[in-house]
Amino acid sequence: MSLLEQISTAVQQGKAKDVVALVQEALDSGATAQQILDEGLLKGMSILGVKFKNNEVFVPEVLIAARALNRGTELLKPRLVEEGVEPIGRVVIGTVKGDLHDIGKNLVKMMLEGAGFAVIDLGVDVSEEKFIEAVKEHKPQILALSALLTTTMNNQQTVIEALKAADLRDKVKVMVGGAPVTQSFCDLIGADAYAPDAASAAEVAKSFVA
Ligand code: B1M
Repeated sequence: MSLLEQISTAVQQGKAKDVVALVQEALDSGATAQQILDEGLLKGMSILGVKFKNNEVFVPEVLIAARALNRGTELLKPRLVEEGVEPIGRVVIGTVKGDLHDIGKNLVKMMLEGAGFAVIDLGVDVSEEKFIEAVKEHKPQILALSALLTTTMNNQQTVIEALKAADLRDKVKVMVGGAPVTQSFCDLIGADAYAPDAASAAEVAKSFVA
């Protein structure tokens, strides 16, 4: 197995120490940070993302793998800056106002980072004003809204209305998700995309910047 394949496997297995050692070995052997990122770390997360979608692995495995991936990218960061590697896009993400659930949102964030996006995470219970401020400040291609309660999912629409009022609606793609959210709800509130799970969210986001 090549070094890059070993990195991919170590990410999938969530073996952070192995990931760090293998990334260092790959750097020492002359691989570029971009190669290590794309063909090692991100490939591992992408394979795991498909397994998560197919219910072959579950939340804990993804969290552990994401931690291992982050340890690897920390090591790569200075080299990536030197090589001038840019993220494939920017996403602002948050759980809408009144809602404190963040496990799913964090998984979506990890999958997006794993797919190569820079993600600005506003946390939970985020008001429409905060989302608008963040869109103005960070100019993301995608705004990702999570909601876990039937009582808060309507706040995804509130954010969309606030974007319209601020003349920003055509500046950003809005992606919605969370357990009570459906494709028909997405269509009803005028969002650009619905993703049922974290892996699909990363796929949808990639299609927006392709
Ligand atoms: Co809450 N809770 N909770 N809770 N909680 C639910 C959601 C509930 C279904 C439980 C139940 O009654 N069976 C219910 C909602 C009922 C409803 O609205 N119909 C509920 C309730 C009622 C409440 C409280 C009101 C309870 C109370 O206080 N009376 C309260 C509300 C607090 C608030 O938010 N204001 C509350 C509180 C909490 C805790 C704080 C204790 C805790 C949250 C901890 C945390 O997140 N840090 C909690 C938890 C853990 C749950 C359950 C058990 C698990 C949620 C979870 O994390 N699932 C949940 C019951 C359940 O789902 N079995 C429940 C795992 C996670 C990976 O899945 O978040 O769906 P999920 O994310 C998925 C997809 O939905 C998707 O990708 C993820 C991964 O594939 N996804 C996106 C999510 N966001 C996305 C965004 C995207 C795309 C995809 O694009 C932008």
